[in-house]
Amino acid sequence: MTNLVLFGPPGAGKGTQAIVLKEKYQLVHISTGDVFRQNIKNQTELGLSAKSFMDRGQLVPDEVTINMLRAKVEEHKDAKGFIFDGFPRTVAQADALAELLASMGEDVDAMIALEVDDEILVQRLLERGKTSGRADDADETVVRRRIKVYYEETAILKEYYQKQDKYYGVNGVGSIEDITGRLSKVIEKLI
Ligand code: B4P
Repeated sequence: MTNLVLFGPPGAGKGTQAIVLKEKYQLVHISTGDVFRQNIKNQTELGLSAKSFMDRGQLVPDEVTINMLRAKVEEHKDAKGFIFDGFPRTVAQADALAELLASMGEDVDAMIALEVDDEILVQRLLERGKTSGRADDADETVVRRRIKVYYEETAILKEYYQKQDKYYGVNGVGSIEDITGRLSKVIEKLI
């Protein structure tokens, strides 16, 4: 299996690139944000508990997120590999991912981070907020809070994977195709 973590702050383009990369490399794409949004749409219990956190720009609690991710991975045990998009976002989530993959005889192969300046992130998210209907994109205060939460709780994962020699940083500014090309160069060294 090839197991990739696509990393970066909110609006860095993780979801945008994951959709292209999953087809190109035949990997199963798991976006925790998308799974939460689908559950909100379907008004499930999981969706109802996630919504209040997401609308405020905060992280959904680890226990809820980890249980959901575990169930998603277990649905695809025969996959060629995974692209994890938006997960892990905390050290507890990274530990849980390592444990889950180890139980399958697997491990994270790489964390690939999209690097984008904060002001570009804010612009991208507010632009998407004009049409996406996403409450967390519509309001600048919430957008900035999401970026703050990223620095407070998530950015530490760069060191977590650097210590394991698994961290790769990629410039996330440019055309979508150019960025796919940069990510592909890293991935092709790994598979
Ligand atoms: P996510 O759904 O993961 O979303 P994201 O951070 O907004 O974005 P992403 O980086 O995927 O950006 P995208 O490609 O869409 O999280 C939303 C919320 O869910 C979190 O705040 C949290 O509450 C909750 N959540 C999710 N996972 C969690 C976890 N593990 N633990 C706890 N809570 C969790 O791109 C953004 C915009 O930029 C788009 O409009 C796109 O078109 C544009 N764009 C992309 N690439 C571009 C480029 N190269 N140039 C110009 N624009 C570009």
